[in-house]
Amino acid sequence: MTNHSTRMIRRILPLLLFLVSFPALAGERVLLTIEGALKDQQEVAFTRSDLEAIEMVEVATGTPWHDGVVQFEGVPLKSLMHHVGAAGSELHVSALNDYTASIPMRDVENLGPILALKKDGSYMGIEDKGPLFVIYPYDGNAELQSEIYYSRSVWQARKIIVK
Ligand SMILES: Nc1nc2c(c(=O)[nH]1)N[C@H]1C(S)=C(S)[C@@H](COP(=O)(O)O)O[C@H]1N2
Ligand SMILES: [Mo]
Repeated sequence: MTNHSTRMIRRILPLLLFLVSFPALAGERVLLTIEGALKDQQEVAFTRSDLEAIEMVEVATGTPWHDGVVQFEGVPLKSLMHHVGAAGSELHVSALNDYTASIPMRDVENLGPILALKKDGSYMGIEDKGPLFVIYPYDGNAELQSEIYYSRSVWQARKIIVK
């Protein structure tokens, strides 16, 4: 091996070791925390892969924020709430920009909202209203095409408090 490539490896190896030992820097940062009325636990933190391991579904729908029909992929809020043993009647969902909305557990059980991670096959970045966007299947139910449900469609969602 040349001196040059030995030097390259010496330089890169510590960086690689650093990245594998800090999953947060390798894309496994916490995207969501859930707290409040939960069975057996105080607070649960989720990375992208934690969320994807629960259940992923697709919802194709138009929204007030996009042109045409969009293909969203994400975790049904219902599965997420079962996963954490949510025992309450309301979710206080807050966003990175401190917007907060209250979502009745009734919606979660009956209306099929998801916590979307992907839009048309790509993970949503913050500039794209991601990384987590509460999406209802608006196109499937005219009642959902209203200010009430749009206001519950929290983008850049970061925390859920079960009340
Ligand atoms: N993160 C975040 N989500 C949000 C909001 C917000 O300000 N921040 N506004 C809500 C409200 S009240 C409505 S009616 C719609 C408004 O979307 P628009 O401002 O793009 O019309 O998004 C909802 N989701
Ligand atoms: Mo609104």
